[in-house]
Amino acid sequence: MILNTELEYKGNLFPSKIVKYEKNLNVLSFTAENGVILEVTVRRDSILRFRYTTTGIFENDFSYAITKYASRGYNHLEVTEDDDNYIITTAKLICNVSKTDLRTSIFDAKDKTLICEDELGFHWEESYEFGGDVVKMSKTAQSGESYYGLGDKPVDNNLKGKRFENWVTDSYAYGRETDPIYKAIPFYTALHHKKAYGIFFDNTFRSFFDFCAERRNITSFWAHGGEMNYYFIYGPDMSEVVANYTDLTGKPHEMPALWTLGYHQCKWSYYPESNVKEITAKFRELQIPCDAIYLDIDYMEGFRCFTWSKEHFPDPKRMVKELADDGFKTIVIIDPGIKIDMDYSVFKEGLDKDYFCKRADGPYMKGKVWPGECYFPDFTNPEVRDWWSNLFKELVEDIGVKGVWNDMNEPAVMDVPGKTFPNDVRHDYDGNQCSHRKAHNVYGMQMARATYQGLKKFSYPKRPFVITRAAYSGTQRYTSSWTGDNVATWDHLNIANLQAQRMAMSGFSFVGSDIGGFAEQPNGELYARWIQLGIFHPFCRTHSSGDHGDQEPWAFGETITNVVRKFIELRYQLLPYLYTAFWRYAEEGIPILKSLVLYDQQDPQTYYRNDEFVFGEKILVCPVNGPNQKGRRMYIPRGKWYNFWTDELVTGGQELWVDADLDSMPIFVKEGAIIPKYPVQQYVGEKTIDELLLDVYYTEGKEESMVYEDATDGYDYIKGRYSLRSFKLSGKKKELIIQQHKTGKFITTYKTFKLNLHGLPFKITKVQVDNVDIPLKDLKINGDNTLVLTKEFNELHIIG
Ligand code: MIG
Repeated sequence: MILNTELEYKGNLFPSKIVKYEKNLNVLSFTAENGVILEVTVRRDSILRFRYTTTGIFENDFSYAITKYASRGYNHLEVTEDDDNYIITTAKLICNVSKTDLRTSIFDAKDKTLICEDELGFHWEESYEFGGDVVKMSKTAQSGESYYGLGDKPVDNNLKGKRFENWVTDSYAYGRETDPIYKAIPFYTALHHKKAYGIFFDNTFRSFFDFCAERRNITSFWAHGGEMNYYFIYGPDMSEVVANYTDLTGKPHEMPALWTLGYHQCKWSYYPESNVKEITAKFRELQIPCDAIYLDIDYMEGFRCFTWSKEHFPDPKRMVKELADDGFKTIVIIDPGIKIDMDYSVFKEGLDKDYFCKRADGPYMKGKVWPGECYFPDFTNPEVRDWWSNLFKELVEDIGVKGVWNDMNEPAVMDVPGKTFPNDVRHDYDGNQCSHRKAHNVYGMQMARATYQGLKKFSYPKRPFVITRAAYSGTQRYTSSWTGDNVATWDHLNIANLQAQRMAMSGFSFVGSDIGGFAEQPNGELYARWIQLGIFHPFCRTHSSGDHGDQEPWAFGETITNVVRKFIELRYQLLPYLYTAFWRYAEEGIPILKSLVLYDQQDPQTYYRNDEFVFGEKILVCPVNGPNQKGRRMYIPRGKWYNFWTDELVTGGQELWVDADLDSMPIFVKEGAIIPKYPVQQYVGEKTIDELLLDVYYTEGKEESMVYEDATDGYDYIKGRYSLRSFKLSGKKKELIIQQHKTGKFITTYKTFKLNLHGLPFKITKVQVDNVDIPLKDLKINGDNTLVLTKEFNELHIIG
């Protein structure tokens, strides 16, 4: 019999001294006298996993974030001890584990410098509210330390001095002060003394991060449940940290079809069919390239997923085909809420099969969304995901829809506190049954995953395309994403810029914003400036709520239309360049957008820069972010850069004023770069590419550039049918040499390159291809700027 109902409040609890140490291959476990166990797993020389239990027992080791394809293996592992510590040494790291309290400190194995050390280290508080622990970690911030990443936080790049929460939330018209918003990506990269490391706290419960906000020199993170379970990822290069995190949580499972990197047009809502056709026809009439058109919730019958409104879309298959004939791919929205309606087959089936989420005491989780009262599939159940994926058969295989847009998957619920499920809702969690407290942050991810599986199955042999609003770490394996319901203001243009950079630095590159703003209406100038930024985001879509007027490229008069066209055309010209950057991301985990700090961490001037970023490897971009600007000041990173518009060569490592009237923006190309371009097309595949344009930017020195191509869709590239060209440029005073090395079995349609030479300091007198002199007239030389030659060369000498 319990006599005392008062629970004792114990405050923070700590591990005590180590009484047992065990080594099982790469898993080292340290048991403290009070039952706490720390398990350190050496995943790679540069990646250590730290996992703690306070009960002496670890729960089943299951993570939605970590991919089974992650690289493993290390070159060196040795554990020694001295009076105070166990000392774990790998080829890259030395980690001390204190014998008195399990606190850890990590050093660079080469130069022995301190990288990261526990302050209080692991501690916890018993939580009577939910019968588990609040698990906590605190670390001492090193002098001059900066912090980056954490998903979609709508704030300046450097997170120092701020505190954040991760709890996936529908956040209409969010702003800089709104936290949390749509995504939970508990991963950050820290930088001090020019060395970077990352922390991935793989805990799906509501979690918190504090970067020297509460206490000036302390960084901490904690969660309302689950395990203290985090990965330490060493660089020292930031791009290595991000690449390793991306390797751990997964790169995109396949390359996106090239058309998905084209321009997309969306609105809430284009309907009926005649309205959709008007919009697409206008794109072609005005010759503004566009690859995808979206149908928002009004295409359905009473917002029932997988149905079509008979009134507004009487014959979707015909419509989708007609759109496809005109180069438009149709993308439809699918939400998680399934309308309670016994005459609706999806609902009936979900009910019969027991696939909907239930409250802890048994009843269904009922919530109001667009269709009215709904039940919600438990996407954390693999059987439910499988069922869900099969629901796409008709949409994709029969009707011909090319992509699916998952919205409201936080999950969002209307008219309830917290705007989501209550905490008690039960989830399968792939056999690890739990409450919504644990499953909330992955619900949207698992929905997007199930959608992806459906698209993958029924689009085959073409590649799937999915877009999601909610995400947890690892979601980048399945889908692209957008930043949710932003607002048509200048500061939201900045926020979009920050979020796209931050997501890229959080392993999730295929992201873009609602160009022009979702809520409210931009004026023409803001829209044009936002398009200029948006064409440099991997996902490029205009979307708006529509209730404040039109937001198509032509909605703001002819001047703006012309600016918008010019920049969307530039996007299409740069498609092979972007595709190559995507290939590097999918292959190596290198983010497509690089914040300046990630681009050059050796230069402290980059640590607090927000606006400028590097797109791919060689193009520096900076949006104009205010009204009535004729240009702006920006920081040019170290090295020499060509102004994209004027070819003027500028020296970086300084701030410069850059002219940029409304029809221009600051764009620079790194000297020595070779930028591949396609001709402007109204949609991907409109034209057969019969010549690859190579913009060659002279340097006195060396630079390597790559061009990746394949069939633009399908899976042949996985069997080696791709074309990867590496160009090694080396410039001398009177000579420019380009060596080409090609791998892969794909034969590109074009037979020639057109070289556009920028900044060549001499007049061409002779051209040699693979040691043979070529008569200049055969090269269709145009002044000293362009020449046309066969794509089959190994070594080209342009001699002055
Ligand atoms: O409650 O489907 O973020 O892109 O247009 C609003 C209607 C639901 C929110 C999405 C937005 C979409 C809108 N949706």
